Amino acid sequence: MTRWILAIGGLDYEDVRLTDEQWPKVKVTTLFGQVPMLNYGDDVVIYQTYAIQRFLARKVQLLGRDEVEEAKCDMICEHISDFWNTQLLPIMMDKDKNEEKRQQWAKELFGEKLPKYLRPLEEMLDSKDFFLGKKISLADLVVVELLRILCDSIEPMRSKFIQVDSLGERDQVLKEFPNVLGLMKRVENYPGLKQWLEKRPKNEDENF
Ligand SMILES: N[C@@H](CCC(=O)N[C@@H](CS)C(=O)NCC(=O)O)C(=O)O
Repeated sequence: MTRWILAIGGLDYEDVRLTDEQWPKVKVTTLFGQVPMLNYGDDVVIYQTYAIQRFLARKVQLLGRDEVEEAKCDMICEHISDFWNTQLLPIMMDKDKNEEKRQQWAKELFGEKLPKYLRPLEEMLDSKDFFLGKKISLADLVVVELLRILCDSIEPMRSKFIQVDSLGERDQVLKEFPNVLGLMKRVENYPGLKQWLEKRPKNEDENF
């Protein structure tokens, strides 16, 4: 998603993707033993996804025009972060490939949990183009990123729902939230991002 911000802002950068072989050597040089990391200029290094995203979003005016807009943007980002932490990470961390369990996850996720999280967003959007009105922000990006991961047929979550025929349910979820679906289309076609989504490297993290 950080690359989405860079694409919209038209910022030049070097896109470094580590191989499994390279990672152990780099890991020991990082502050928390984790990536992502952003090297900015000669002496600034930032870790933690959300810190990196906010840093870059501010640079390219994706955090709103004032403190109120910034707080609203944060509010939505935190809402999506709650969804990731409480609903998705437990599924992603689960090593068990039990078929029945996966069917149950998909059923609950698309039938109850996702709609519960999307409902307030649908209301907030109302007839606006983006959460903050006419101007796109980080809030729009985090919501659309989540939806692409969950509701596209090529999403990284696919491995967890493999052989689970839930695409119909995913489409159905989006149909119930037309404002959110409209947002998704506007964001995916946004100048800079549209071109990035078309040309980004195709790997298991295709949506990023
Ligand atoms: N809270 C951190 C989590 C970072 C994280 O979990 N990074 C993973 C990759 S997505 C990692 O570096 N894993 C390799 C390892 O821990 O050795 C963030 O959002 O940046």
